[in-house]
Amino acid sequence: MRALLALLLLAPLAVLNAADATAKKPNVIVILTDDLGYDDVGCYWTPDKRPGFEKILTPNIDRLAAEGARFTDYYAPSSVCSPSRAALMTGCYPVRVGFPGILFPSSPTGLNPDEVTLAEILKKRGYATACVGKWHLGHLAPFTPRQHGFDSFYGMMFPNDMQPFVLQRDETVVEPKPDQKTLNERFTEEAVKFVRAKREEPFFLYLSYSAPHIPLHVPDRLRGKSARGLYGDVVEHLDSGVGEVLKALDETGLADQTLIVFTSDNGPDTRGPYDKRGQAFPLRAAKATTREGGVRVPCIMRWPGRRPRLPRDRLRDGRPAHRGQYRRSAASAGPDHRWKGHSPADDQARCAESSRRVLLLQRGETRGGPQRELEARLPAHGNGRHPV
Ligand SMILES: [Ca+2]
Repeated sequence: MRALLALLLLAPLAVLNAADATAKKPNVIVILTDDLGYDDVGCYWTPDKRPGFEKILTPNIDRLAAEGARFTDYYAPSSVCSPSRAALMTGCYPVRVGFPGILFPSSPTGLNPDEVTLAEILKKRGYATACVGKWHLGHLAPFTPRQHGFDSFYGMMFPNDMQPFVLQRDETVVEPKPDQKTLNERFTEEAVKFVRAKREEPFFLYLSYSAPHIPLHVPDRLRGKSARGLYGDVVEHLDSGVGEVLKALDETGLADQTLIVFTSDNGPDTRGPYDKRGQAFPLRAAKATTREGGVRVPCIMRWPGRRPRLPRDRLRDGRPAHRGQYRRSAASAGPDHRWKGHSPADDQARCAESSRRVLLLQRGETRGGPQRELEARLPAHGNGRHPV
């Protein structure tokens, strides 16, 4: 598996390293989009003249890439929402933390409170923490964002195609039927407000936009702007939200000391008409598959004060990130964690062993082609081919 969250290697470890070296701890902002495809960001777009493949204009996200590092070979840990987010929060393979699939409003489960999340790690180190947008890791009391290290939550527990779809502030429902046309802007406003309010202290902002997950919604004034139809309108609106966050960082003087990670939880949903769907072109397939279009997603990181030591557009070998995220997880877990007693070598061996199995478990598949295709791309396995 390629780089199960290079983010979890670079973000917390880089933060901790920097925190050791400097008095001022860097801020961390993770902007997670929902079902944004590989071909849906301007700086990732592959020219194609077919309808539905037009370029979506994302100048603000492109700016992030120009000022940071654009990862061309970044794999989400799952092709669907909840498992991907569970991995993002814990640094663990989704199946290790009980997420082989997504949660529904009827689901009695969620992210185990005993798991150590990224928010908890940073909060313990003095960070203010906020979760804005979609959670999708459990709506019942033990599983909510504030039980997992976030000081505050403003958003929804589920994707925008599930009912009930309510807007919450912390554990309180503030709108039982929010106008979805307004959500992106409101999440952006909340994020900007948080950045400005916490300018004097280190902060971790998890800005988890519910767009461009279907059904698609955009303010009326923005309809018909994009060459890619309504889907493009939604993504360009999302891009403007990223621009507002960047503007807030510029105006508060925090840009240099803030690591921003922009990515998607999984590949695009391509079931709709051509003007209402994302694209992973030139990758095959889409969301909810284990083909590349389902898991290979845009990922950009920027930290002006400390640019990642990576040449732009270089393919990352998955191995360091793979080991790094696991080591980080084990090291950060504390003495009572279930990995207690495992040496780093043991953890590494278990990690290598499970790398073959985890993809098989992603959707309960035990045989067939998709796993073979993805495994065959792993440079961590010698010549790039590996028996399945
Ligand atoms: Ca998703």
